[in-house]
Amino acid sequence: MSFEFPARLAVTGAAGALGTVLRAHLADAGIDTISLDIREPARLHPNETFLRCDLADADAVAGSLRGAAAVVHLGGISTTGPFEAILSANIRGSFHVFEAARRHAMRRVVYASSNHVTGYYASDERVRPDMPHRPDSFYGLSKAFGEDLARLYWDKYGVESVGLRIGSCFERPRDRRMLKTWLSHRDFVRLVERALVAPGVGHSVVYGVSANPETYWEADPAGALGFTPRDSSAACADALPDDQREPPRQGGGFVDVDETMPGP
Ligand code: NAI
Ligand code: 15L
Repeated sequence: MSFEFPARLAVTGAAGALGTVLRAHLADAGIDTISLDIREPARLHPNETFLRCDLADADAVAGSLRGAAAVVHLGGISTTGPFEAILSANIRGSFHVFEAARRHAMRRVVYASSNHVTGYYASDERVRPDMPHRPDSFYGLSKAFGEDLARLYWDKYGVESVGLRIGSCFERPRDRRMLKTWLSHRDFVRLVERALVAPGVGHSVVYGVSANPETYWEADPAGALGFTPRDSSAACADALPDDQREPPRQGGGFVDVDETMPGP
């Protein structure tokens, strides 16, 4: 892995599943990394400095990101839940990261968005990144906010960013929906690399999905990143039960969760 960036890379959500995958590759590549999370990662690599930091704390985020040339923003709540929790970690948290990027004149933010920004589209529709948001949950809504935040910070302040609408990034697909949404860990790392080094991305949004036999999305119609996935869910279908049905909407189970507060 090689980066055009002259200085340090920051990773939020460092202790999480994808932070752990990415940091292992950054360590192999000897990239100087500032790792941020509210909890300490199980293992730290020689190339990295860990800073415990709550994304909801603006000063802590700004202080922790000082000296970073770019940030891969993976931190936050990665599933849906009550609005106040999502507001704090995802909405305020992303604002603090983009604001720190502006203040420190960072070169780029790679933002972990999600397919749940468009999870309400029907499963038989083909969705491109430039189609209207149809979030399926408060979680998807927070990721839609993050994408618009990124747009604002590019238009107004010239902060470059790439929003990755990650599909289902796990070791292997866990159900039949994921045969269409799966992003392998290897493809995830390659996608992040392209998002960091591709020239002139301005403000871009792409889907993060492997070369599966079928998918819901046109991943990157403009070819902004030059990313070609290499893995495929094809070999994983046989390991899944035959009787599973595909959900009617792309967001699967997130569509059915009611996160609203009980009230009159
Ligand atoms: P994860 O839940 O394993 O990791 C998220 C990390 O963020 C955790 O280590 C957690 O401690 C940290 N975090 C949460 N709230 C925080 C706060 N207030 N301050 C500081 N750190 C905080 O999630 P995962 O799977 O690693 O996903 C990474 C990112 O990618 C997330 O933003 C998620 O929404 C997004 N994503 C992941 C997908 C997947 O399939 N894994 C699919 C689509 C999007
Ligand atoms: C996501 O955004 C979640 O972070 C992840 O846990 C999965 O639910 C994934 O989407 C998915 O859609 O499979």
